[in-house]
Formats: sequence, structure tokens, C-alpha cells
Amino acid sequence: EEQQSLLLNCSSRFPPPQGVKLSYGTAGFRAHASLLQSTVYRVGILAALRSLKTHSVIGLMITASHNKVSDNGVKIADPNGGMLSQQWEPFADALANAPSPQDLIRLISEFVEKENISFDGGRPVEVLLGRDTRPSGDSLLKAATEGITSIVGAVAIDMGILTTPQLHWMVHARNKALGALEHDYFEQLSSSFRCLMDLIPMGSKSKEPNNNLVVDGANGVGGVKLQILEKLLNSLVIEVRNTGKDGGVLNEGVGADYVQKEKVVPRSFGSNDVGKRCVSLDGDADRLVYFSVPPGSSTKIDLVDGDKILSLFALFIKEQLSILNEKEAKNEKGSYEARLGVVQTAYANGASTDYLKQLGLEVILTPTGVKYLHEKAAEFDVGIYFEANGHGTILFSESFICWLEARNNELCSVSKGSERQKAALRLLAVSKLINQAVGDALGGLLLVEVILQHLGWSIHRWNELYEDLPSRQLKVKVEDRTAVVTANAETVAVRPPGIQEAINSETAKYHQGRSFIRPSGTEDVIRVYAEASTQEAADRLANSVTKIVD
Ligand code: 16G
Ligand code: ZN
Repeated sequence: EEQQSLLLNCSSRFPPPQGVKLSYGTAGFRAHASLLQSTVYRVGILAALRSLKTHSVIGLMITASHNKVSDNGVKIADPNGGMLSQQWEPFADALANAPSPQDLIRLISEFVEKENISFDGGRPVEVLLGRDTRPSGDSLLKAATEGITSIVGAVAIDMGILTTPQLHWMVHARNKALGALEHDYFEQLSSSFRCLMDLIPMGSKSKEPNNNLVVDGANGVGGVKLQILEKLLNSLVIEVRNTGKDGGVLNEGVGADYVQKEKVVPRSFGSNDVGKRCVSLDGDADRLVYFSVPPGSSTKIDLVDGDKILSLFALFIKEQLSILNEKEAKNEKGSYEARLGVVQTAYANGASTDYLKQLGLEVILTPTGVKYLHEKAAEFDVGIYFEANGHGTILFSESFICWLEARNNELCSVSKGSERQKAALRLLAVSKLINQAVGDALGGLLLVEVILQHLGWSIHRWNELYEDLPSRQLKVKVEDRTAVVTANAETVAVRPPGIQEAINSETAKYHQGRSFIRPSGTEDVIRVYAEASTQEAADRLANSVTKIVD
């Protein structure tokens, strides 16, 4: 009863917005910030219940990533640091859309009963809160806190302004009873980075190493965090632009999403940057894409997208695994047939998929959205996933990590400094550098930098791994995006009837043509993707498919 009156009291101060239906979507709720007070309050309640249910620490992040600064959003990190269990999404939708406090309370009590959730009166459970740099973040954080504390037995801990992956990392760490402060995060990234740098073979170092990196921080949280991290690295010279401190607007003409979709330089980059190694983060620093400005250009770029980051990682990991499995030295017993797999979406450039298959790798396609890719990658001993837009990471199975640790200790005594021991050490360091909870632009960037130095490669050499097929992305505003239903990892539209046949017959007219449509998970649009052997052809194909959708 105490619980009921607490909820009634509190929730009546957070009436839901009139006439909008909210949905948890691909990556949490997102909308204009002014519409979100009630939703964020209710997600606070959900986070507290999730925490009671799992007896673990849960995360609640307030961000709208690469979207406009006037938007905001909210999402939950589960105990392992990953995305909220999909089984709870319908409950999130129901909570967000409950019309009155009474409806809300009824939904909660039904759910609590069904899921058998109770507070045993012991130590209260914790929800960690984070937010990006959006001005609306502060008041939304207060709403979330009220939601959390309207559930008896839950407490809110404000971790401050963070990148999304930092918050996921903290939840993961705290549930493993490890240090989970920002300081611990920086310490783990920088020490594993230094370890990997120390393990770079002498011979492979390039004659003129280029330690200079120019970063576009999207006027968000990532650039500022990187400036802190850089001080602990002492071997990279990082110039951060678009930190948000020099008047620029979050995600406006800057950031990974802009650079990847428009294929042009972000603001404050231009012809002075010809030949430099550049990287763009998104607003909450869970995505990264590299680029360089070709000679003679001031706006056009050579994009090195998520697919190429994936390819670089796959190449490096595969090499380390094969060193590890060389069976020549005596007294070195046992090998581990680590299954390496890569996961992409339909947006992956066709040339990247061909390249990965040529490397002999198992390539899996999933629908768009980190939760789908992550889940698949977790089925491997080493699973690498990336979306073309730059979100991805490398997951290591617990059993493989245990084996590596044991191997490392064992090798330490029989053949200190052997190639196999170095490979084991490198893989262990990679597992610490790259965020195991979710894609992380900071960890990803440091791993790219290490691998380029390890191979002695410039960004141009890297970009030449394969040549991207020209592609075009368009979007079509529609009344009802749910009219389009897809299958086979979004490569086929099964509804409305006949539409796939129409797309197929357009696509057949193009050499190396490929095209698909899908309803966006974050906006009221249908997205169109087309690929063909020339840019002009890709554009034409995208345009004709758009006409079919319209
Ligand atoms: C979200 C997803 C991202 C996906 C994008 C697609 C997460 C953390 N983020 O930003 O992975 O690529 O949505 O947006 O899952 P769309 O459905 O509007 O094309
Ligand atoms: Zn993001």
C-alpha cells in the first residue's frame, strides 16, 4: 500500500503527452525532448523493476545519439551491460503509453505478479544513470530518478555525463564486482592499449609511423572524454575538433552519422586536412568511421566505414588465432579451436562481405540494430560485429578467455616471450580494450590505431583492402511504415504483396545491382538502399526503388 500511494503521488506529476504513441524501438524511446518527461519517469520505474527482478545493477542512459540536439531518448542496459532483454520491450511500450496513473499502477502490479518481482527488504538494488551533453538531459535525469525511487527497494546513482558505452561498461563491471568508476574505465582502456603497443613486432613498424590522428567529436560527449583518455596513452597525438566547447551544435553537420551518410567532411575539416588520418564519432560515442580527404578536394572524402573497421579487426584477430594454433613447439600442449565469426547487416557493402568470405570467415546477416548483431556475435568464441554506420565491437566467449588466461600462465613458464604467448597476450588485451558490453567509439578507435601500427599501414593501405561498391541511401516519408514487413535479415520485403518482385525486376537491370527496403526503427520513414557498379547506377536504382515505395 505504501508502494501504491508512492506511485500514485509521483506519477500524477508526470502525465503522458497527448496524442503520441511511443515505442521502445530499435534503441529505446526517442522523441522531441519536450515530450519525454513522462516516458523517462516510467522507464525509471521499469529500470527499478528490472533491477529487482535480476537482483543486479541496471543502467539507464539518456541520449538520442546522432539525432538532433532538440531530441532526446532513453534506454536500458541489462545486467551484462547489453541491451534490455527483448522480452521486456512490450512492457516498456505499455508503461510508456498508459493513459492515467491508475492504468499505470494496474499495469505495474499485474507485471510484478506475473514476473514474480519482490523486494526482500535486504540491500536496495541500484540503477546507474548516465546522460549525454544534451541540454534537456538534466531535467530528464531528474524524472528518471523519480521513477526509480517510486519503487520501494531501488536507488538511483547518477554517474554524470557519459558516453553511452561508458555507462554500459560500468553496469557490466559493477555486476562483476569490479571497479566501475570512470577512472577504472580509462585505466582499463589505456593499460590494454599500452600493452598492445608494447607487443608490436619490431620489424613490422613502418618507417615513418604516423601517430597523428584528427578526431571529429560531433560536438558531443566523446571528444571531451577522448581528451582525458589521451593523457594516459603517451604514444598517440590526438587533435580533437568539434568538442562542443567552441560553439558548434551537437550532430549538426558533424559526426559519424553525417559523415557516413553524406560522404563529405564534417565542419571544421577541409582542404588543410588532405592526407591526414581522420575519425568521426557520433553524439554519444558509440559509433566511429574513419575518413581521409583526397588531394585536390575540400569536401569530398574517402570513407573508411564500419565494414572496413570490421575487416581490419577480422584480419588481425584471424592472424593472432593462427599464431596461437601453430603446433610446433614441444611442451606446448593443447590448442583451442576458437570459432571466429563476423556479423553484418544488409547495409554492409557487398564488397566487404565478399572480402570477409575470401578470408574464409563465417559471415552472418541480422536485421539492423545492435541488439540483433550482438546476440549473434555472442554465439562465437570470437564474434566481431559491425554495422556499416560504425557501431560494433568484438565479443569473446568466457570459456575462450579462461583458456587464454590459462595458456598464458602456462606459456609463461615454458616459453616466455614466444610468438604464441604474445598472440595470447594480444587477444587478452583486445578483449579488455574493446568494450564487451556494446560498441564503443573510444575503444574501437584505439584498437584501429594499434592494428594500423602493428601492420605498418597508412589509412590508404587500409582503405585498399577492397573497393566499396558505390551505394545510395534514400528515405521515403510514408503514412504507415508498418505496411512494409521484411524477412531474411531485411533483405526481402514480404509485404505489401508484389513489392519485392517490383524491386527485383528493377535491380536485375543493373550490373552488380542490389537493393532492399525496410521500415526505419527510429523515424517515420521507409529506408531505401541500393548498390551497383557505378555511383550513377546506384543512384538511379535507389531512385526507381523509391518510386515503387511511394
Ligand atoms: C539505432 C541503432 C543502430 C541502427 C539505427 C538504425 C542501437 C544502439 N542503435 O541507432 O544500431 O543502425 O538505429 O536506424 O541499436 P533506422 O532503423 O532508423 O534505420
Ligand atoms: Zn550513438
